[in-house]
Amino acid sequence: MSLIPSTSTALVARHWPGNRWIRGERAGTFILECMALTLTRSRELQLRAEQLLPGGVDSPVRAFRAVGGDPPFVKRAEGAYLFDEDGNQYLDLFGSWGPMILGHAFPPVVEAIQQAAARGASFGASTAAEGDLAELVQRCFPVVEKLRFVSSGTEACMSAIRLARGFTGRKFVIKFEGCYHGHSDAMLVKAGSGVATLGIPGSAGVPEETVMHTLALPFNDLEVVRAAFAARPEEIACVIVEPVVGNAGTILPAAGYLEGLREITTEFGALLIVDEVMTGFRLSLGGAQQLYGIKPDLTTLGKIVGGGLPCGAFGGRADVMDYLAPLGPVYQAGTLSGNPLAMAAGIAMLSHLIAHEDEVYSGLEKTTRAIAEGVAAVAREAGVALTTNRVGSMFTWFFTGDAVTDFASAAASDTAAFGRFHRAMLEAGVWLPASQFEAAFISTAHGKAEIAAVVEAARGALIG
Ligand code: KE4
Repeated sequence: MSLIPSTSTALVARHWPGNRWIRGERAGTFILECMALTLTRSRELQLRAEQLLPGGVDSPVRAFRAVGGDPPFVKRAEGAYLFDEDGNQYLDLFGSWGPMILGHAFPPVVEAIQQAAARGASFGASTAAEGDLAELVQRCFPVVEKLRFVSSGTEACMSAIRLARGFTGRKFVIKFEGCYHGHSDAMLVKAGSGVATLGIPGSAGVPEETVMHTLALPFNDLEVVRAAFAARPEEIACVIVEPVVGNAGTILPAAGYLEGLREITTEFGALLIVDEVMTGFRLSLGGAQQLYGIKPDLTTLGKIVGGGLPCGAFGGRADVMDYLAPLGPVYQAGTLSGNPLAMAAGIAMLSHLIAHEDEVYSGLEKTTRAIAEGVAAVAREAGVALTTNRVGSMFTWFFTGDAVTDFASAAASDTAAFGRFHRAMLEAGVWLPASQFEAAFISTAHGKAEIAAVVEAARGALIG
């Protein structure tokens, strides 16, 4: 390996003991394996990050392991675009996994955060802003009689499940294969194959005991849900569901499915928790429950509710929520819950969505439909089997000619083809979510030029 430094070369030291990353220095008695490279700044930052953060990331999907290639490091973002550390521009089709429905650096949100920051970042005391944002959430989700803010969607779902167990005095929880409700232990279970399968840990570090009361059932199948309740009529505390699945790629509920979950949970005295962390304020102002006319007992929120800052929320029936400390016996807390900056960002974002509801959601539908239909037409021209699952501005392309209605059919699609498509689109300046099992999102900052750019990039990727 030649060590010929040049002005454009970065000498990169690797294999330094204690995971320290030393740039360009002799490594004492240790073998210093230097690569004389013309590194992009992103690559340089990734090499450093890999010495400091597991996989170089703070969340696994960002490492691009599912799609291959090296992730660009983002320096800034504006509107529909991301800009990396090497000055490359990308059309953003994942919007920070959902929050950026109004595009990046939306001026009213930026201004609200700046003004809140000047008043202090965190007090650990009650503020008017928590009530202001809570009232806006209630305007969008009328079934949310009371709610509590937390700092992530994981916390919202974890807290809602604990609350459901405390309120009902029951232990079992039903979730669905392909649905993700954050990384709390009880939710990290392998998919069960039918009623009998008790939770099997889906992650190292999760003891069997923690998931033995979690039933993971196939999505879009009401019979297995009814059978689970028949087997344990008075033991199931709640059913938690992504009303439109985003974490297996986008998968729509079958006709009557959500209504069926509502009916069964009511019949057996269990709570229905609708996880709208991704769909809330996204599919409509009132999320999926407004679109499908469902009234859950509890709703979880995240992403958009905090305007892109760390924020989640869970809420619903007041009689259930009042089981929470300090009123009731179910404990839940958080240093940064209701953080003033997150509240300010959420208020600015929801206020805009509420004030411009028709324009926002009709525009998102029109733009996203044009992108989906444009790419589908290119796929047909290329003779590539492509299934597009979409609800409003949330969608996923699956490389299969078959319908994708549950996790099994999503996993049966050609995920390697998705990886190749992702890389080709990134090369062309269009950044898709870095996994087949994620949803893509469009913002109000995407317009005619972005529609044309995505379709053109797809033409290059699929036809050449
Ligand atoms: P967070 O803890 O990541 O804020 O929220 C967890 C969560 C809960 N419920 C649903 C429906 C969700 O989609 C999520 C988080 N979504 C993923 C993307 N699909 C977060 C991205 C990541 O993990 O990096």
